Amino acid sequence: MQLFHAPRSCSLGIRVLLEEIGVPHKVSAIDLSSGHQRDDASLAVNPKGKVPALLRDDGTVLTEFQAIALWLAWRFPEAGLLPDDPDAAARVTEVMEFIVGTIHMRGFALVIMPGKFVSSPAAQQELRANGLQVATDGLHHVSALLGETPWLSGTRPGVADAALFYVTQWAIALNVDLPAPLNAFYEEMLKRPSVLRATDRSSA
Ligand SMILES: N[C@@H](CCC(=O)N[C@@H](CS)C(=O)NCC(=O)O)C(=O)O
Repeated sequence: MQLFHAPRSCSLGIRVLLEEIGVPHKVSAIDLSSGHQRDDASLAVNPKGKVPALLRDDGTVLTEFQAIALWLAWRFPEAGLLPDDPDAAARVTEVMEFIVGTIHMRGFALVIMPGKFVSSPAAQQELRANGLQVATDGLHHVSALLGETPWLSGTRPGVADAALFYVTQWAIALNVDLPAPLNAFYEEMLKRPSVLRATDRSSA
């Protein structure tokens, strides 16, 4: 498999899941800041001009964070990325959707790229503030769901944890004050060999 990935973007979550599974894969770096995602070669892979995109062994490409994460969980059930029980799996999917659909797309996307939505500097400032509030409130909501283990999905990080990891990374970069359970989650994630490899900090 081949992951089209931009460091520090949402595709980091998919890279973490591939490393948690331990399946062989290639990573193709896409430089979003230079618009590489809109090159002809990138658009041939994902016409939406976004990461993540996963080229699978059958030659087909899957896009959209949740679709890729769920496909990986179902394709590699032994990795335990999603609970077997339908009710528990629905709850984990509910949190993942909230993280990607609300904290990322309705929160941080406005903070990081307000110019994609409005042009005037004043409107951009207002949008950025609103996005930051949505992201911060959302992170507090998810933090309250972290229980006895640091993970959202049981005894090891799963699909929702991978999503929570990438948005928490953005929150830290933007100096958002994080609740203690979320800080603990992030610290535990940073210790995972999968995360060390996915962030190119592994010596292995
Ligand atoms: N809904 C998509 C969102 C993907 C997305 O927004 N990716 C960002 C990086 S985090 C991207 O590729 N941005 C480049 C651009 O918009 O030009 C998903 O869930 O995968």
